[in-house]
This record gives sequence, C-alpha cells and structure tokens, in this order.
Amino acid sequence: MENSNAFRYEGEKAWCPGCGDFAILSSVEKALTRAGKKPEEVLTVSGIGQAAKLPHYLKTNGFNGLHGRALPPAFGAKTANHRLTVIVTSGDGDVYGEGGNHFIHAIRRNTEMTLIVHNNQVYGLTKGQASPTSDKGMKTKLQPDGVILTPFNPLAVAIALGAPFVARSFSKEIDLTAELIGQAMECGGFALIDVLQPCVSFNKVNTYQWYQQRAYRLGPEHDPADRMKALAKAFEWDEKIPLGVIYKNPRPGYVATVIGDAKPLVERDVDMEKIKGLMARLY
Ligand SMILES: Cc1ncc(C[n+]2csc(CCOP(=O)(O)OP(=O)(O)O)c2C)c(N)n1
Ligand code: SF4
Repeated sequence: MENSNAFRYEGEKAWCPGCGDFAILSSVEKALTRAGKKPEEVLTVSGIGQAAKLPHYLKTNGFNGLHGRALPPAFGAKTANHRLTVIVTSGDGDVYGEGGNHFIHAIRRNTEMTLIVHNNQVYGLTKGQASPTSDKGMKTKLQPDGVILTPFNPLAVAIALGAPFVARSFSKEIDLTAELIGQAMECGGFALIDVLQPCVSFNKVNTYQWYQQRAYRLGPEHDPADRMKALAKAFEWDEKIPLGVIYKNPRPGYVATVIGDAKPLVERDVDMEKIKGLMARLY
C-alpha cells in the first residue's frame, strides 16, 4: 500500500495558489513512495528560485545551494555516499541559465542522479523576467518589446550529449511525472525530466490551457533508442509538445565506473598517511 505520508511535509508552502510546483512535489512524493524508498535514503538538492524550494517541502535529506549551482553539490554528495538516491529539482533559469555549464558537464560525467527541471519559461522568484526557455516574442517587464533570443532546447542538448534518459512531462500529469521519475531513478546514469510548469502569476502566455492544447503523450510507435527520431521529437514545440520518454541511451554511470562496488567514501576510515603520500605526489 502506498504511504505518501513518509515524505509529506505538512507545513506552509510559499508558492502561489495554482502554481504547477505543487503537482511536481506530489509526483516526487509518489515516485519515491512507489519505489519503496525511505526518507533517509534520499537526498534532494536544488539551487535558488521558486522550484528550488521543493527540498524544503519534502521529508528527505535536503540541500538548498546557490542559484545555478544545484548540480555540483549533488555530484559531490553522490560521489561521497553513492548509496543515496539523489534528486535535483530546480527551475529552468537555475539549471539552463546560470547553471547551464554544469548541466552540460553533468550529462557528460553521467553521475547517477535524476534532474527534474520545473520549466515555467520565466524567472518566477524574481517576478517574471525572460528565462532561457522563454519563447521568442514573449513580453515581460524587462523585455517590453519581446524576447529576441532563440530559446534553449534542453532536450535536444541532452540528447546530443548522449544522456541516458531524457523525458518531458506536464506538471498537471502527476502520474506520468511520477512514472518518469521512477524510470529515471532506475536508469543507471544521469536522467533529465523537463516538466512544463505553469507560473500562474508571471507567465500569462504559457498557461495551463496553452500547454493542454499542445501536449500529447508519445505512443508505442516512438522508439526512444533512435537518437535522430528522439531529436525530431525534442524539436516539436509550437503546435504539438510530446510528453513521455523522448530518449534512452543506457551507458555506465560515473559511480559505477569510478567507485564500482567499493564502500562509499563516507564509510571509509581516514588514513592520514595515505593522504600525506598522495599530497606529496601531487605537490
Ligand atoms: C548567483 C545569483 N544570481 C542571480 C540570483 C537572482 N535569482 C534568484 S532566483 C532567480 C531566477 C529563478 O528562476 P528559475 O530558476 O527559473 O526558477 P523559478 O523561480 O521560476 O522556479 C534569479 C535570477 C541569485 N539569487 N543568485
Ligand atoms: S511566482 Fe510563479 S513559479 Fe513562483 S510560486 Fe508563483 S506561480 Fe509558482
């Protein structure tokens, strides 16, 4: 029987009524419960933003880092204690903008963790400026004549870099998001789930209705192992937006490659003589 209370935080949540972040939080709770995880086995990491508040509202270990810097501490924690299930959950501005460099190299490094990006196509916390995923022409207080830059395509970048698991969901599809998180945690490497998340206060273009009119679930005819077909799906946007597993490319993760079956670093004794020897070799 599902016991979602193990992860549920009953306190107040500083999100606007109707924000898509609530549903993403429910999906994370559901996925962890279905996977039979215990709160102490999980670490949730974020940067700064509305989405980045999620670790505050979930009963797991949590780390709230700096804006754009969610991925490096997650990598450090997973490397130090690879028994942890590590979930990174942050905004499109955080992960694709200021943290864009970390996003690219986290995929290359392929550390075993799940990245959930709350993609609301604006900077929510700082009141609605354009983000890397804002569509061309979107008008905001800071872009009164409309965005002129081409949007960042996270799925296409992740596929091009050979990420083992690339998926998209819509926050309202709580079960689909939970199912994708479950698959991502099992993929054996770095997984990206980009979740379309309406910001009801500052994004008046990409609303629930806007996403609902375009989003459709990929059927069995889509082969996620076919990189070129996956790329084509990653570029579907204006008229139709595919949801589901876009791309799968299983490959050995960082921890499996570098640490293997050895004890996690946090469980090992510190041998100062070995450390001194290593320092002497390096300097
Ligand atoms: C180093 C640094 N740069 C910029 C900021 C200001 N800042 C805080 S949150 C944010 C954007 C948040 O947008 P996003 O990551 O998309 O998350 P959302 O709030 O929309 O969930 C910015 C620019 C900061 N706090 N620290
Ligand atoms: S400003 Fe937008 S992203 Fe932030 S809590 Fe409100 S609706 Fe959600």
